[in-house]
Amino acid sequence: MANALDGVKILDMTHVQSGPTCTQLLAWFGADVLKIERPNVGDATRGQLQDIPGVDSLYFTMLNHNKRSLTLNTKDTTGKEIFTRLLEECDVIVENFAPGALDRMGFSWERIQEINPRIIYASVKGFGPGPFEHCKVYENVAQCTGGAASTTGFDDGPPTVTGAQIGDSGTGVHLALGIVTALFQRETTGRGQRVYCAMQDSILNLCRVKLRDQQRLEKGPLKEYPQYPNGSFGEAVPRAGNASGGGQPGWVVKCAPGGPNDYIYVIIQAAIWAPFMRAIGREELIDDPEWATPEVRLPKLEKAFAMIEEWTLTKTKYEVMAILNPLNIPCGPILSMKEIAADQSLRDSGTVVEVDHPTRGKYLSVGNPIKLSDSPADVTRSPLLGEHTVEIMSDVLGYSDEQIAAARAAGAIGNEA
Ligand code: CAO
Repeated sequence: MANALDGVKILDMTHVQSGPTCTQLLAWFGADVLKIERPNVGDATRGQLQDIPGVDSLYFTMLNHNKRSLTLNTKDTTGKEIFTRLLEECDVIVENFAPGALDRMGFSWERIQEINPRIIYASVKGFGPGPFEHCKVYENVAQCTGGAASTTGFDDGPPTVTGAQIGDSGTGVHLALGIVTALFQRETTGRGQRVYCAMQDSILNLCRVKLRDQQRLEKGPLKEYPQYPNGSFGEAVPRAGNASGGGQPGWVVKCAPGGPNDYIYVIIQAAIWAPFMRAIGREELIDDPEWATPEVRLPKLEKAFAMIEEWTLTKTKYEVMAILNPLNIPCGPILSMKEIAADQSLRDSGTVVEVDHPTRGKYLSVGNPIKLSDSPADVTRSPLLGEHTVEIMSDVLGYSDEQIAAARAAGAIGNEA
């Protein structure tokens, strides 16, 4: 079966996480992703957090599936010529260097357009235009500046970053959408365009409801927040702990046997009050005027969840799930990474995949979470540094063996292979 992006060539100048997440998605959809790396050095993540000495780290392997690697010194004169040829051949160039790095190599957007007017030039940066536009940015900086940290955590604790890589991977996903949208528009205009995603902007897009709440707060207290009605609000949206954030109150409650992840998230949706109370043996509260409606429960939510917890503490999170789920009570167990790694349904759907790698052996990765019925996303291992240098120079650029040898002798391409 063909893939959706078959025939699309991506000049992948990305490194670390945000950019590689984007190009990995495009590769899963069938694009031919040519990852350009510095000779003998490569993407810094190859060597970061290594669990096996001398072997590409899981950080690298899990973000660079289905790509080809070419080592090229884009600051060398011959290297620049090769890079120019790559720009001529590719549909998209993606990069997430520190601001201005590509310009410093001599490849401004104007120059890139001159070389190939059809090319799409996509970038991730920490910030858009403004006081911070020249800053280097990593994940947690973005979470702090995009509104995630100030709204995450508990009211009496410090701002907290989330374990989800919403700054890096989140921005990469946004960028991928920008790229395919630009490819779609190119079908009618024939022109490429600049695609730019700032990590701060992408985080803010994911924190949209918190900006909603900031404006609601100016009109009165946020009634679904745990601060209402027994606590107090300041001038900015507060941290809401584990509150559900929507109109239906939710919280995390403890389960047996009491391990660090023996918890379940439960939501007291208005419609399920009666079956929920029946399930936990508190039928008397179903019609009790002190408890029967969402309005009267609101000031007593802490008590309500404590009551539910008394019951959940007698069962495992899976047993609670098995009882509440058939009653249509929205709930979900807190799953540890260990449990997720062993989850058979995630394996069956291809969301968790086992990949074989020539130097590391078998490892687990996350496959494509976006399932297309006509574009299978088979996960193939990440490339070794420079594994495809000769192949790309010859197949994509048409260089002869002599020209490749000369480029290597000039130090423009690496000799890793
Ligand atoms: N040949 C020659 N030079 C190369 C090259 C190649 N193939 N590939 C990269 N380089 C050079 C770059 O041109 C740059 O050189 P200059 O500083 O002389 O312009 C240099 O390598 C390093 O690039 P960098 O500044 O981007 O790398 P860094 O490790 O110092 O910074 C990061 C990393 C992530 C902070 C920075 O790239 C950044 O802010 N990126 C944008 C935001 C982003 O994506 N952040 C998230 C990363 S995922 O956690």
